[in-house]
Amino acid sequence: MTKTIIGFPRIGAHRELKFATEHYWKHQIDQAELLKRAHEIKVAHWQAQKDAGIDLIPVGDFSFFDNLLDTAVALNVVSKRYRDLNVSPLDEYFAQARGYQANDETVRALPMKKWFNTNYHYIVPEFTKYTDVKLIGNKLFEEIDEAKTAGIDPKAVIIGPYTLLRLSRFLDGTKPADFVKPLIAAYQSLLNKLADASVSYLQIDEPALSFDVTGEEKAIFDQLYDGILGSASSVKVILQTYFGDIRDVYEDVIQKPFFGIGLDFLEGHYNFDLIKAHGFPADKTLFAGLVNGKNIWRNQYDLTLKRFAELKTDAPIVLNTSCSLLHVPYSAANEDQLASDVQQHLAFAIEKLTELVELDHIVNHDQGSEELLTNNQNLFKNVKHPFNQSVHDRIDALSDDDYTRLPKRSEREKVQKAEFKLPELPTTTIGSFPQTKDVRANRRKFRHNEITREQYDQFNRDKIARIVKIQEDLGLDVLVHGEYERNDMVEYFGEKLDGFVFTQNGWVQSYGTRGVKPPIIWGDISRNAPITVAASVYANSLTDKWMKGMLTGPVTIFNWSFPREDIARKDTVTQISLALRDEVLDLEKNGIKIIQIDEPALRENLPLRKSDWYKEYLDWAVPAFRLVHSGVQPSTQIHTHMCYSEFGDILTAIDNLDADVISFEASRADFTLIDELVADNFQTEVGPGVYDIHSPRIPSEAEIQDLIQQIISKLPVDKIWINPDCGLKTRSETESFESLKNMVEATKVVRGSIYEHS
Ligand code: THG
Ligand code: ZN
Repeated sequence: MTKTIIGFPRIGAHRELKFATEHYWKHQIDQAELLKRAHEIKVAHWQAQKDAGIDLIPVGDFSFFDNLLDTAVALNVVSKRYRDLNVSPLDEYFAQARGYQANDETVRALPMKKWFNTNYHYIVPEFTKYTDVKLIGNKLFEEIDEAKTAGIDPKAVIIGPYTLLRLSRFLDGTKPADFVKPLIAAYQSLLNKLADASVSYLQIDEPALSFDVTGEEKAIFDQLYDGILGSASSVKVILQTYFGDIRDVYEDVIQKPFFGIGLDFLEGHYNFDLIKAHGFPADKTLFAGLVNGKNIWRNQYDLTLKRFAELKTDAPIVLNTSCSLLHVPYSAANEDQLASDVQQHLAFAIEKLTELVELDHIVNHDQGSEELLTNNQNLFKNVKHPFNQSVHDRIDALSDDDYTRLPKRSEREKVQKAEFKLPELPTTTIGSFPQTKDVRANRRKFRHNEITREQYDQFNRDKIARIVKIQEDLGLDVLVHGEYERNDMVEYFGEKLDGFVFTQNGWVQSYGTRGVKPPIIWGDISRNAPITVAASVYANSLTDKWMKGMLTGPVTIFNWSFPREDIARKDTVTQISLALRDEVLDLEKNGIKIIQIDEPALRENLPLRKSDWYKEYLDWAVPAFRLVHSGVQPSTQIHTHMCYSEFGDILTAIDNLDADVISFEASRADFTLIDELVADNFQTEVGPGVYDIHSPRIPSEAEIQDLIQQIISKLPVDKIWINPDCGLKTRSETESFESLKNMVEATKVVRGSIYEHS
């Protein structure tokens, strides 16, 4: 059988691309040097695939920032403000991804959004009435040349027009249908150019077909592909889907003259049913996504062979991953700090290549394949995930009461107003303060055993004392300790909880050059000692103001980790909830009366299809959060925070978290959230972020005042909090303190005007 993958991680085995790109941005290397290093990375990755025995090697999956931006740029979907910069194509590209600042010229970046149900972010292209879609980009063709020169026969890869239209923004009253015709022409000329370059295969990625597809959208899909495939081409076109099934278009898709159709049989398990119900045409090739591209566990061959047998089609089959390997780290081979029983269960990108090849040998009954199968069976016979009976006993004993906080929120609100005696429009921050160089250096020295635990802790205590004083001077009402002891908000809790394991080099791209190292859930999860209590109690001892304790919520810890697949997601999350519940109760016992439990990733694993939102996800994700805080006193105030996505369509679920207060990232979405809160009769007290912390710009007092006035004109004053829209970790101290000063002063002015009126 032919073996292929949808895409390969591009940051490099040791994040070479990240460092090269960041050096280029800092003008430490020039463009030629960046291109040279990128070339070396691409060739090394193609060679690794070839060496492993992959037949169809994707070319075009490389990117300096994001593939959707690459696709938009190739199709001339570039707004005038970037063209007008008159910089090199590469710098114009980076200007769209990151914004551009030179002398007195400032151009903002395009927005960034979460890519489907992953922790990867794409750049949102922008169509306007000036957009003139045509194929202009050379990136793909240059990479094809690079590959051929390196002795690689490329499978060209590009994102398809349907997904492009589905994920883009349309301004000036334009709409997706306006661009169908030029997109057909552009993809046709792409096919022509590929034919001229003697490229045999083009993989067109259309993951957006895994969303719900409306009738109108389906019509666009039909027009696009009837047009693109309308004239014969020597290039074999593969329609590649992933992250789910394609039930809304399957019957259509199998009628169209694609050479191949790529289906995800893991997240898109329903694709099996579609094949059973409607067949799979024998004259097309089925690209069968059977090796998980999103998780990091070894493939269990018995299971995959069973799935393979279930396909029952006369069509030729190509063995494939379920999605691009972009979402897993490079290689597990050097993770020698892990216990060997864990390490042998890991398959990152490199290891997955070998799995595809081995599966093929086994299906073919090639010589030596019995041993491959036996070895794999043995691996799964002896799995020993650390088991903790007391965790299971606790879960078995849970009842509905454990998920219900009493008394109801409106009663608690009265108790808490009396308890805290905060002014109207209380001011606070989201939790983290800037992680300055000295903070990172202190952590690094401790990790390398250059300083003692006591020295490390003392440094952080000094930082806490300093930031508490600064917050008092700024006049904030509810203070935080600054989170100097934390690296990543999920990695930090993972490291403190039993049941997680960590890689040395398991980097996964999050956006641009930024990466995360997701913790791996391996055993039952429990808390063996308090985690945040010491820092919060110390900070609390330094002030008469209220000190907020800070935790990451169970759903976010889960969604930003690599989960086990042998137990239900709900069970793992419940274990995390119980561990955090103990932490909440310990904070409360130690005098912390306001506790924030962040859930920035609540929306992230929301199923792609709306009909699955509750039964597949929110029905356990929301209770998981409630379990964490249901045990506290009525006078203890529970906060939460959400960001990175839009929340308008899940406000009911968010209200059901039953927190007392929530802060939202809102300032970038033009504050439409406020109207949605009104429309939904939202009950939780709310702090809609009054300025955007993702930008270095310092908001003026006047503009914040204006925003606060807008908020209180729409929502009840006694339910409003004033805060920035996210943590300040990535900002400088000067920016943070100036902005907060303006925020507090603006609040005071508005308070004054309220008292005058009442
Ligand atoms: N943690 C995790 N996932 C996340 C975020 C997070 N996903 C969404 C959002 N936040 C992504 N944002 C970022 C922002 C900054 C960085 C990564 C993701 C970042 N990474 C450093 C880098 O790549 O250089 C590495 C940091 C480190 O050394 O630990 O700055 O907050 N899990
Ligand atoms: Zn945030």
